[in-house]
Amino acid sequence: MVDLPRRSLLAGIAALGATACSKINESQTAHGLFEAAEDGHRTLHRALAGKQGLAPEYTRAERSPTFRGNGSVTVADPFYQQQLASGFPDWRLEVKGLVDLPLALSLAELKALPQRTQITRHDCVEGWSAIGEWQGPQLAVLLDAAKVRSEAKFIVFRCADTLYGRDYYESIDMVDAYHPQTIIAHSLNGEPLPEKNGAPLRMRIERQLGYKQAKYVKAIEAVTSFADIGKGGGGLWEDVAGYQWYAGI
Ligand SMILES: Nc1nc2c(c(=O)[nH]1)N[C@H]1C(S)=C(S)[C@@H](COP(=O)(O)O)O[C@H]1N2
Ligand SMILES: [Mo]
Repeated sequence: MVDLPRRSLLAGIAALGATACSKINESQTAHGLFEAAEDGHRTLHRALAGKQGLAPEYTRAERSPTFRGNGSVTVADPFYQQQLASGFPDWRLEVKGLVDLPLALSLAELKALPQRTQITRHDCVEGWSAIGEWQGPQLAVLLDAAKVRSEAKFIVFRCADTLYGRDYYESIDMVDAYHPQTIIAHSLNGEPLPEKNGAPLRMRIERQLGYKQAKYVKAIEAVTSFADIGKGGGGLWEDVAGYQWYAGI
């Protein structure tokens, strides 16, 4: 971890976020801005993101009355439990791996970034769905702030829980990583995430199935390959149950 000038870094993130906000992102003007960006690989990632459609979004009235918890619904780690009890004051989300500027962000810092709110349907392969309202910064903003390197091909999410005695993890490609609806959510239906739904931070990757929506995220890692992580399947369920790595819907 390099020693970072935190204030100027956050100002930088906020500035990046302002241009990455979803509405601007979809406009022609913003497309022009991104084309003009000096950073070549970021422009490429933006171009990829711009080619993608959005997952359907719903109204508040359509939200499910309860959003069930599935898979891990609690985290055994004592530090996690101590943080949960006190509102996660010392929790840090790391952005690391193939980045020029590794980050370690507090919840307050993540909440100070431009936020995206989206009401979407979660589909679990076990045969249930739920509609929830999620809020958080776009992953693209963090990847830009950390200056993800052009050789990065995948983003890995490291989680605080274990399932079947293994650390839960997931991974996505750069197209999904830069998709406007890919956010790091800290709230569900206007409230901080409950433990069962992934407190304090969980991914929403809205064009993918339920098991890609990593909960309890503690680190975001840019890699060229996930062959050496876990059993090499790119995620816990891919490793233990042979689920497809690409879970597009
Ligand atoms: N860290 C972690 N993330 C996870 C899981 C898990 O067990 N641990 N389960 C996955 C599965 S299979 C689903 S369907 C969703 C469930 O999210 P929910 O508990 O908010 O309903 O989280 C996904 N993300
Ligand atoms: Mo699931």
